[in-house]
Amino acid sequence: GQVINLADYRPTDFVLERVDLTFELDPTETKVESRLIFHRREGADTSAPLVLDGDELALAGLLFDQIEMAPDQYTATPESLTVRDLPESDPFELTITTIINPEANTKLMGLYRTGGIYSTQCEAEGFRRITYFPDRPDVLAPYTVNIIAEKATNPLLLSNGNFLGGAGYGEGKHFAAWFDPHPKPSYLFALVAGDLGVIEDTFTTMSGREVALKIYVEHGKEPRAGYAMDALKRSMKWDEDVFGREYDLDIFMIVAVSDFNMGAMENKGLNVFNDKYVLADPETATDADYANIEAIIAHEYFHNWTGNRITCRDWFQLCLKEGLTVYRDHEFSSDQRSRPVKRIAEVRHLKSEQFPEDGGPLAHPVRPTQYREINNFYTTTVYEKGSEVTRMIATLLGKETFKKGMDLYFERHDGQAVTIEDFVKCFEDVSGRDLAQFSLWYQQAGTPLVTASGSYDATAKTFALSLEQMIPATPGQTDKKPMHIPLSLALFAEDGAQLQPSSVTGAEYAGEILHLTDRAQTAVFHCIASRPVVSINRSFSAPIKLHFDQTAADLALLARNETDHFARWQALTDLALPTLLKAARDGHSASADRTFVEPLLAAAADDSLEPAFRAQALALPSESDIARELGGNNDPDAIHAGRQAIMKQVADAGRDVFLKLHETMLTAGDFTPDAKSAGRRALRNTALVYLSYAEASPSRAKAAFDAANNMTDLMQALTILAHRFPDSAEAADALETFRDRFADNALVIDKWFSVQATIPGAKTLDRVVELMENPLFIRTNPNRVRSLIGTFAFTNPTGIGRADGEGYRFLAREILDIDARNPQLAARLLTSMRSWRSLEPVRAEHARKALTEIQQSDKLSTDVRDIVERTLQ
Ligand code: HT7
Ligand code: ZN
Repeated sequence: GQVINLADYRPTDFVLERVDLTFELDPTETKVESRLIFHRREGADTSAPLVLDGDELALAGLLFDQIEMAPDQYTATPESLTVRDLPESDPFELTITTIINPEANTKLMGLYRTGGIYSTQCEAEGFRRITYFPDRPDVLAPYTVNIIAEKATNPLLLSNGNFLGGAGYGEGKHFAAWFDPHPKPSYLFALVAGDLGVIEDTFTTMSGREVALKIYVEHGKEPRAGYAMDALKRSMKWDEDVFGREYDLDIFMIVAVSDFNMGAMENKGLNVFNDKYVLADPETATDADYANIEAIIAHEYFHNWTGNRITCRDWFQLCLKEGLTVYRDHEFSSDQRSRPVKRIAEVRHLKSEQFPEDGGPLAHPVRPTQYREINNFYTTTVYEKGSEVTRMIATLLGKETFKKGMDLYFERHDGQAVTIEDFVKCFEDVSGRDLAQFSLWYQQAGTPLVTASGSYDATAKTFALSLEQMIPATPGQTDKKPMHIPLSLALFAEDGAQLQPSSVTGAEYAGEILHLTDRAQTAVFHCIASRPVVSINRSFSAPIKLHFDQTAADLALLARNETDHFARWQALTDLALPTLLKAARDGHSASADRTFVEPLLAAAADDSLEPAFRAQALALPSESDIARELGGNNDPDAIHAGRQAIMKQVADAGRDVFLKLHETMLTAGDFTPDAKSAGRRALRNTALVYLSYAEASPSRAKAAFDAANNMTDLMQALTILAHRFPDSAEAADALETFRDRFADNALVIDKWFSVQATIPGAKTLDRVVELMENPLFIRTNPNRVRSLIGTFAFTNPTGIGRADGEGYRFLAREILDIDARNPQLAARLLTSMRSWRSLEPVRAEHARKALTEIQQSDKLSTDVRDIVERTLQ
């Protein structure tokens, strides 16, 4: 693969005015006729050829202004169509015919057919697998789409925009025509055809227009689409209320498909979803599933403005739409649920996924400047760190000015393909603030490390806080400049009351935000009556690592008194970490420090705190969190043993608290997926986990499994049985019962595979290998592959990282096998090895050999080659 550089960006020589597509659908020979109207860009070189992108295409016909072109006027290869010596006429029309095979398309990019359904995935570069096209996001045009297909098997023919009409079309066939008036890039094109069920609703927009809402699912699954519809309507209303954004077509459609490479896709007016993020009912979906559905439905809907109406100039700007849209979906979920609990979940996710990426060989800036394979840049850095950068703009400017900046962005750039500079400029213009230094957040990779130390002067009544920032070197970037880091900060007195300084010198401090802009800075807080306890980076105002030596007593004070509940959770975590890190060295003989157990149990028992918050506090840092904090020479078995020992001691010390929570945290009446009930279930189930440590017997979990009336409780009980008592008859029975009860529900069977893939210990590899032979394991289904192999690779450190290296060898074999069918899926699985250098030397060597084995294969996709080479670098 060739390296693409941001610095090489040039606009096209030809401007695309409109697109007319006709599809004659056939499972193996679909004919695509594309009529494109172009004119030459003013000032462009008139002798420039027209070069269109392709991918595995064959040209079946080419007309210029309706006349067949002579073979010497163009060159067609699978990857491109170059038209030379273009006749003078301007504008001109090109008619391109290609024949493609949707059933053979196992990459699931472009047009593919699985389970009898035709669907498309065009982002980022899938459209070029359908027809030759200027397949880049800055080429926008209105599209007309005609679809012709056999009627019996394809009663449904969908594309973007508004429905124009349809009719019979010869023997056994019919056609439908769609027109999307909003100019769009090709990556937002979609087509769906087949036989699906539907649920329908309507939404009346803020200006009083009625929009038809339709969610298409496999027949029989309609009752499981209701929650997604509810989430959609809430998203539409929220975007009007909070961002003033109204929907802009007569119809909004969602189609749920079971074979999909990612979560969902925001195609204009026709979102295509992995059915995992649409289908839910109490018997089959967990509370986490409901929360994910709500978030992803919202995310794709919000893209209608941040992504579709205003899109990216080039793929380097991916965070322009993704970071911003993640920020918007986070805000939506915070408003719909509990803001601090949502923030805790976001930060946990950021630290467990993005921090390792930023600290490893795959680190890249939020806006990269180079890529070989764009599919590999749909990363947690672009999405989640991109969202954090947007959040920091809101923090720096304040809510109202941020809103003005967003309004200006929508007004100034509607209908355009723009850059991060365009976005940031809107906030500079409304605030008068220079955001040049702040923009380093888009340019510099690596998680900044902020080191803090404080000293109180009782005579002068001043508190001096010294802060230093260091941004670690990352691939291709060694010298980093200091960044503008907004730290939400508050001071507390010994009695827990907040202290207000009369003034602050040495750093800008306004609205409780301290602006760290230099490499080293000392802020002095004046008129501080007593030694303060400092809370830094409240609400995780900046995505940094903080080194601040606070005493256990100070942390316990924050855990009790901070008004920001995120900061309370952070204090509890900071109290637990030293014990867990020490435990990772001591293994089975590890012992829990009272200074962390007491505040933790106090929070667990505190009925004035939300149950969901208490559940988050009790969920101790995971084994991968501990490995990340240790930073190197990691032995997954020792980390596991140490954490287990600490869990047992917390469980023993808190047995009464956990018993009480397990008895009292019941939810009355029928199951409802709301956040409050989910929080009660989370706390009750967390108590059950601890009780399984205190009691060392599967009977309580077995009883919970038998009594469960919803998937959250059932899965938790099953997980305890399988993970804590893997060799028990109770675990084996429960797994069998579960499988038999849900054998016809793919999404639940995914859970059955995952729960087994995450059983700790070296023996799990044999189980995974055996499960791959199970008739329920379907290699071609990405969800199934992720549920077994992905879950094993990403979330079972003692399994994948067993000391003899068999785990990594297994993964290498499977990645090569998957790569031959679906490179994107294979490349993503391979990113699970990104932290291999922090393993202890023996395991690191096994991992390196496995990576080298992949690298040496002569049949690698560009996707896997790119990841393996960067990982080994
Ligand atoms: N914008 C969507 C990205 C996406 C995608 C990218 C590459 C290959 C397959 C894909 N499916 C969806 C998803 C989103 O962020 O909303
Ligand atoms: Zn997105």
